[in-house]
Amino acid sequence: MTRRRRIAHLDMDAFFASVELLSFPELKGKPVVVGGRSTEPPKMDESGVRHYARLRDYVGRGVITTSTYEARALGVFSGMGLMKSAALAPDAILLPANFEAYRHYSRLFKTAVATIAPQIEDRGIDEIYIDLTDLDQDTDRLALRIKQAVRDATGLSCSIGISPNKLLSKICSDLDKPDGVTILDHAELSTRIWPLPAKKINGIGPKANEKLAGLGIHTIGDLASAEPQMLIAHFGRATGHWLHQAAHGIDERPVVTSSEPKSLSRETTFERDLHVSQDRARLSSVFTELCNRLSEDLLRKGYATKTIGIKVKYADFQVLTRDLTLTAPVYEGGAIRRAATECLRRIPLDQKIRLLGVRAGSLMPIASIAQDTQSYQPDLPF
Ligand code: TTP
Ligand code: MG
Ligand code: MG
Repeated sequence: MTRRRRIAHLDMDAFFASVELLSFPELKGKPVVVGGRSTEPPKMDESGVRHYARLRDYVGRGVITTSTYEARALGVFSGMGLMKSAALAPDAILLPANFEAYRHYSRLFKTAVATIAPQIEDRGIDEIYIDLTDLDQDTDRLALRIKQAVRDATGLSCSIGISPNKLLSKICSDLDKPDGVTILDHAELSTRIWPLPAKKINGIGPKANEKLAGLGIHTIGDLASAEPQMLIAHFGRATGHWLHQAAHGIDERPVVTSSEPKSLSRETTFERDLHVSQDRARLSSVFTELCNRLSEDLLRKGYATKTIGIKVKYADFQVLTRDLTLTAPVYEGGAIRRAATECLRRIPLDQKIRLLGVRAGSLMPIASIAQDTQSYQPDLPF
């Protein structure tokens, strides 16, 4: 017998705004809005007091990226024009977006969840699906452990929905925001899901919602009791069928865990074969370039590595590789070059070289490591 699926959807609360509040804790409990193209960061005066921009001072066409729950209580939400929202919350504090920080905290919370439940499908900067089916603990206990791990790693709160599938869990994670846990059994569909507006189903956008309203379908329950043939007549076979299934809480989509790369590498074949004795400068600069590119690849994908390897193909097509395992993970170009240089010293460079490559193995998320790099620096062979 296959086990009954337990799927969680986790979504961070007021994500960008909450990350900003980590830098400006004195703003906790206040209406704060993130957004605007030309928003100035807060300035500190000589006496150490920070001065924040207010919504009423904003001039321009920018929109709200997100807002704290205190700002939402004043009617100010994602997507609203800033000048329009200033009419509702003139004193709300306005902060510029800081995407680097959001990406950093995104990696941190995902890594923290993975320590408890590794079957994760990444759904963007602030949300994931998690397959809990194979874990032993009770669902409510697991939900609390996951929330605590996220809080410990980031200082931030999230909301979690857990049900037998992704569709219902996505609806549930939104039902008790912020800092909520909603666990739903399929038997509770008619009491807890059917009263909700149809647009709560992820996939029913404003256009479909309007079309449904024109057919007298407002709630998920209305949709569930609509004739499938009628839905197919108006929306086509695939969408009509899907609408019917969704309203009945049926969704068999698996949690798709992204396959993590095991290694990353950069290599280059020279236009003409090079020899260390005649082409030292050229080889050296190509080598540095490869290490820097590899570093950029690692940073872009959020990995560090403890294994650096190199590959040399001689003019006669013979290939040699060497690896070095480091005591601490690295990701920075200089550290990669030092380790790769060590490898290169173990390869005879008495023939012409056709290809040079640098590889990073045993990848690990940068978010999971302490940020100390190698200090050991061997002599360079060229
Ligand atoms: P959401 O999860 O939709 O919103 P949120 O995390 O701010 O608030 P909630 O507690 O309701 O989940 O989006 C995550 C982040 O994505 C959000 O903090 C800012 C960004 N975002 C945009 O840039 N544009 C948008 O229109 C929305 C909705 C979000
Ligand atoms: Mg969110
Ligand atoms: Mg989200």
